Amino acid sequence: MSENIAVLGLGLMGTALAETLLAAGHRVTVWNRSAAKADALVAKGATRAATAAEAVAAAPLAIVCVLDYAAVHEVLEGADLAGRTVLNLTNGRPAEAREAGDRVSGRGGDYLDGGIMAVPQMIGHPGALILYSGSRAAFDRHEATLKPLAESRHLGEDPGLAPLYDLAMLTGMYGQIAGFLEAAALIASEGRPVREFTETLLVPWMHAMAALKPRWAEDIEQGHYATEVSNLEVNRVGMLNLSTAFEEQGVKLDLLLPMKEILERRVARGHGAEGLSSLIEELR
Ligand code: FVH
Repeated sequence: MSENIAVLGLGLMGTALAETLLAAGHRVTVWNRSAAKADALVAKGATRAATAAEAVAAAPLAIVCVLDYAAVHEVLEGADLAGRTVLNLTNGRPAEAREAGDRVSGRGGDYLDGGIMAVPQMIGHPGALILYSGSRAAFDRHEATLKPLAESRHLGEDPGLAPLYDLAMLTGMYGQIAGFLEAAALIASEGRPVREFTETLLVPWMHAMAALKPRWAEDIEQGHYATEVSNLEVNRVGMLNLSTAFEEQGVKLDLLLPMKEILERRVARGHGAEGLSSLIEELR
């Protein structure tokens, strides 16, 4: 069914969202601070709003996707939010989402926060995921409308949950990128082909290691760190070999050195027989 939706913020992501909603047959009203960014969307059938307040007034659902939460507050400043759902897909922190949720509900609106786990080119295609949190009633009302954008997962009524999970997902991603870059630097230090190493060896290895994580997550939930595989003492020695080898190869281990230090600290505190998942105790 065709719905009215407002999209505020037409950067790379906002444009991809608006385009996908238009292509799905929805009536889309668009607004951007620099008006020219709306031109291509208007040519494809979107309606241009002269102000952000006018865009919000045009539809029961207003999607905001701008640089940061300060910009979100600026954009929504003069709008009448009573009876509207604001879906904020701007990247931010849990505390910012909770504050935004309070502000929107204080003005009579429903608030949904969202974390986009995709680049703009992925929106509307398999593999794109949007994490939602905030008003469950609003999510249920708009879920079908939002479906063309990405797979969706509502995490709970607390608006802070989507950014929390979004940042946790990004944390996992950055950790993986750090490991990849260090490994590639080591291989390259001998002039060996990085691409072939990555495709045939590293990626399958990383998949195999990723498969262990649910088991580690269970250990963390239970605070149970016994291991049948290599314990922290074995890993301490392994990390020492690794850092010495990096030095000998003339490569910096800077992205992983904090992990080596934490490992050594945990062993020094008498936890050498535990598994790697126990390092979380040094982080919290
Ligand atoms: N692009 C991506 O891959 C990531 C994927 C995951 C989610 N992010 C988040 O999405 C938000 C927007 O990102 P974007 O890629 O669309 O960013 P830009 O293309 O740089 O567009 C920024 C828009 O924000 C508007 N804007 C900035 N400041 C203000 C302000 N004070 N008042 C009103 N609008 C503002 C800007 O307007 P203009 O400069 O064109 O006038 C753009 O519309 C972001 O949170 C990512 O982390 C994207």
